[in-house]
Amino acid sequence: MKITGAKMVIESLHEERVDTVFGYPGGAIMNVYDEIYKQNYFEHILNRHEQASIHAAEGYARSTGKVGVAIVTSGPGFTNAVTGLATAYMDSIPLVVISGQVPTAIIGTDGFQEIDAVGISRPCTKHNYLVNKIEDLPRIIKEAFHIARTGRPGPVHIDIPKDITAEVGNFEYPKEVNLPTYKPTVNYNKRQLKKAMIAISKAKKPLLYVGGGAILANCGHEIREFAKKTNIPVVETLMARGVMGHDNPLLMGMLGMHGEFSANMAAYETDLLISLGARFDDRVTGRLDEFASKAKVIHVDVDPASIEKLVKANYPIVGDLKVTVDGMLESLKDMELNDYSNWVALLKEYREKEPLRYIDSNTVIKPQWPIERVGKILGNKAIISTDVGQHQMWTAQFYPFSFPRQFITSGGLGTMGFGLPAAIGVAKGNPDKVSINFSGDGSILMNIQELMTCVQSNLPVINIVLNNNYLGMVRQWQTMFYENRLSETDLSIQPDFKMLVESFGGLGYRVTTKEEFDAALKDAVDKKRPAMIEVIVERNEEVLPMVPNGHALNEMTLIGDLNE
Ligand SMILES: Cc1ncc(C[n+]2csc(CCOP(=O)(O)OP(=O)(O)O)c2C)c(N)n1
Repeated sequence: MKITGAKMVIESLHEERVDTVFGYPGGAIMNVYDEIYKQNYFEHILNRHEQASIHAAEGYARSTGKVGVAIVTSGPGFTNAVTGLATAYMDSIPLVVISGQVPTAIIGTDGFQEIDAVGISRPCTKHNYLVNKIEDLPRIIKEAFHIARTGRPGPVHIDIPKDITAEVGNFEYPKEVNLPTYKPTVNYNKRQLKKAMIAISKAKKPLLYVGGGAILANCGHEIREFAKKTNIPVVETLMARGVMGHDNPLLMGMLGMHGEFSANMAAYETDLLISLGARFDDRVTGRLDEFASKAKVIHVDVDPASIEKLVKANYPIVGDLKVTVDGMLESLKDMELNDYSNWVALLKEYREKEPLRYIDSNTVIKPQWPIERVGKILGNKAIISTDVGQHQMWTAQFYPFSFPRQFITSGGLGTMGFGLPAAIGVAKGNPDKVSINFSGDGSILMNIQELMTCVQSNLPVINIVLNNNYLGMVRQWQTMFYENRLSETDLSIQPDFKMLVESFGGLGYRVTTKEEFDAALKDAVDKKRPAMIEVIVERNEEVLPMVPNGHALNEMTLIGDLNE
């Protein structure tokens, strides 16, 4: 079949069964957009900023497990997309991002809207391509999807010059990829797994340390099974929220800088840390030389480069996490394990003694309250996105997550402006759930224009903005570590959020009491329209517990240390 490069893009996306594309047009990508106009294979969502197109594709990918797709133009269209690519890269999210490029004859001449897109995307993508010949286009798209979704997933970028999308060539979509230098390990080494299992059988205080890889590998079920069969307690990272389910008796909470006392003490006291798809991020480990310092380490990861990057592994295992945990389950059949019930009881005691909590107020809404409240009212009917800041940490702490892919947040890069566009991707990919975005008054203004996308595409995203009139998380650090010098974090000068939302055609609410909040939430959920509920909350609340930067996980500042 002879078709243009632009048509090849559309046909290839169809071959990959893409049903939704996010994007924003412009000169260099117009041939592709002309074909988008003519096709009815997939729906195109027009965002209002390229950064938001990438985050929306991420929200779609993170919540559905499929590859997210976004299309942008050259020059400023592409540079706007870079923060999104970096966000997806840091959290290993599978995306294919296509950008237009100036015609091949102009590349290198500082042409209008020319930028070295592959040069820029190299450090923040898993792989990237500049298409030089039309014959390569179908193969490159096939490879891009394969690379994005296999091994350690990640974003792949394809830059296509305008003359190539105009040119006509022969189209045949390859059936298979042939990448001799890219062969991710799926199957673990059996002897290594056996050794690790023997270590587990001998340990006295083993601990499953579960990271975002568990969600990417879709092995929540297997991990819950393994924990249950062995009676080994579990701690989750921010990126793994939802894997165990909030009411699982073996879950000791989230660990890290704002982790629970019981989770951080578990990491401090364990004698065998079993790391499953986690990457020992500094926000999780605190002072690295003190992290799990009494423990031997079993380190399972699909990415060999992740192993021993930060922590010595006594039992390194490279393999797909689902396949590996299946193998661990299998080998339990002919093993005798220690009885870990004293260890579990000790951690439960910690959990009861020092639970996650906040001191509620009768006069002002505490920021944790609306999060708990939405959890009570919507629970697992909602998929929760967040922006970045205190509200993000409170959401991770207080929302009762009950399944993987229920919590959509920018963990590795910590990108403010992520929440609303990500919630668009969630709404698009999960029409049977309520898409809620918890945001702050700082973060929401970073991509507020996406309310227009919600209205135009009829996506009932509900934004709950916890308005503390501060860049709260930075204010917290200034209060605790900079003697309260609040340098450029006061956001008392604000738009009228209700009017702003209404001007976009959405539903706006401003609430100052719990009763008003309940009424607004009910109204927004019932009306199924894009909405923002601005909640005026206590200004000076701190996120606790907190492990100060550079301290060990057992050196937490607890709620009682500051407030009682
Ligand atoms: C794009 C970007 N710029 C700056 C930061 C640094 N930063 C982290 S949290 C934060 C404050 C967030 O304030 P807000 O959205 O109001 O949320 P709150 O902490 O008050 O809940 C800032 C500025 C960031 N993470 N991302």
